[in-house]
Amino acid sequence: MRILVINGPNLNMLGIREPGIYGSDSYADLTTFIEKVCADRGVEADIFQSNHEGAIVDRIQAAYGAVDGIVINPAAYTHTSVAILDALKAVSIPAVEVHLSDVSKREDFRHISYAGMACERTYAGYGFDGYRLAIEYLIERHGK
Ligand code: CA2
Repeated sequence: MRILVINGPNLNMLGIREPGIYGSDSYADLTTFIEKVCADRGVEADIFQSNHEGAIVDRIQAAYGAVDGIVINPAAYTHTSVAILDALKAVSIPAVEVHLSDVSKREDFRHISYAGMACERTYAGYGFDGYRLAIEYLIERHGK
């Protein structure tokens, strides 16, 4: 099984600022965490981060026929991007949305998720562990 993990804009800045919201671990710590979760479960992981909406759309399209599941934290594009929503719908790969913070308890503009409309599950507010929950959901779903 192969899983694509996509992280959106500014997540590469993790640990540098706003540790109260996003924790003090770095983006490298996050990729190490995801790689370990996948390796422990015998899953191949592709991890992709971009600050560019079109690059994220391109990566989702490239996943067509190549991966069994997508874990996506679209970051700020969550709340704005119909293009990412449409790309997820176009490839029709089982997808799960993850947010480090509990977006439902933050500003109103973070309550809408376009990408989430194409996702089977959302894990928000669990920090890094949300990625584990998303990966485990996709593994379980794949096995059925
Ligand atoms: O909680 C999440 O995972 C978010 O997707 C993170 C996004 C935010 O726009 C979403 O509403 C919720 C922001 C990601 C980058 O944030 C940083 C900001 C400053 C320093 C380091 C990271």
